[in-house]
Amino acid sequence: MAVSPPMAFTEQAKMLHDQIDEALQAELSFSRACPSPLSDAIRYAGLGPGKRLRPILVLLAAEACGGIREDAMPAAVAVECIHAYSLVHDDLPAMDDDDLRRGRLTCHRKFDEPTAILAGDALLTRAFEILATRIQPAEIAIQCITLLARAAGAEGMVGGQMQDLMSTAISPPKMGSRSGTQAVAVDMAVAENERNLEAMHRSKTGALFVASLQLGGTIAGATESDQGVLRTFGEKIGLAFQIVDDLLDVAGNEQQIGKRVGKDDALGKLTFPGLLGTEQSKQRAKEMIFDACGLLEHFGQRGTPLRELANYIVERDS
Ligand code: GRG
Repeated sequence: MAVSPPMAFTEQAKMLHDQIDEALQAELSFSRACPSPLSDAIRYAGLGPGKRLRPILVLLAAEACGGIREDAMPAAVAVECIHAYSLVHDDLPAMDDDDLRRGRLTCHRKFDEPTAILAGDALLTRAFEILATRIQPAEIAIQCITLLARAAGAEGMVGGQMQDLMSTAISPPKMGSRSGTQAVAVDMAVAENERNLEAMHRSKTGALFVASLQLGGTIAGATESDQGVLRTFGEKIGLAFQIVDDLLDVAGNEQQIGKRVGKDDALGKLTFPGLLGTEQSKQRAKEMIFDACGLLEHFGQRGTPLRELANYIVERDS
C-alpha cells in the first residue's frame, strides 16, 4: 500500500481552520428566540476571517497527548468564542476605540455599540454553554469550564486588560552626560517596565494560549507532566506572539494585518519594541520560540505540529 507523504503544515493548518469554522458555524446558529440583529452581530464577530490560532492549539495539544481531534472540537470552538468576544469588547470606544478588525469594520461600527456589547456578552456565555453541553463525561466538562473561566476572567484575560488600561511606563531619568548612578537608574527603570509588560501580557494574551493547550490536554487525558509542558510551552509562545504583535504594530502592513497600525505608539503604550528596540525584540521572540520548541521533545513525533505552529507564530506577517 502506498504511504501518502506527510501534509505540509500550511495545508494542515488550512484543513484545521476549515474544520473549526464548520463547527463554529453550527455552534453560532440561534433559534428565533435570539433577535436577528443580535445573531447577525454574533456571527459577524465569531465567524470573521481570523487565524483561529487558539482553537488550533486546543486540537494540536489534544493530539500531542494522544487524544482525538473530534473530542476536542467543542473546546476549540469555545475558546474561539471567548477570543472573538474579547476582540469585540476591546474595539469598543470605551476601550481601544478601533474601527478596523480582521480587515473589516469592527462589530460596533458595522452594527452599533449596544449591539456589539451584547454580541460580546453572548459569545462569552455561549462558550460555557458549549463546554457544559458538548463535553463528556461531566467531570471533564467541569474541569474545562473551570480552566477557561479562570483564564478568561479577573485573574486572567480581563485582569490583564485592566492592567493594560492602568499601565504607564516608568520614565527613566533623562540622559545627558550619563553618570554611573544615572545608568543604574535607567537600567532599573527598563527592567521594571519589562517586568510589568510581561506580567500584563501573561494575563491579557498568555492566559488564553495556556488555557487552549490545557483544554486540549484535559480532554485527551493528559498526565500532570504533559500539562506542565503544555503550560510552559503556552507561556513562551504567548509572550512571543505578543512581541510579534507589537512589532507588527510598528512595522506591519495595515492591509495584511487587517487592523490599524501605529496605535500603540500614538497612545504612548508600553511595548516590547518601545522598550527593547526592534532587533532585540525580534531576538527575544525567536529565543522564546526556540525554548518552547525544545520543551516539545516530551511529546516525541506527536509534538511536531505544535512546533510548526510555534514557528509560524514568530514568522507571521498578520
Ligand atoms: C475582555 C475587553 C476584554 C479584552 C481582553 C485579549 C484582549 C483583552 C484584547 C484583545 C486586544 C488585542 C489586540 C490584544 C493583542 C493580542 C491579540 C489578542 C491579538 C489578536 O489575536 P489574533 O492575531 O487575532 O490571534 P485573529 O483575528 O487572527 O483571531
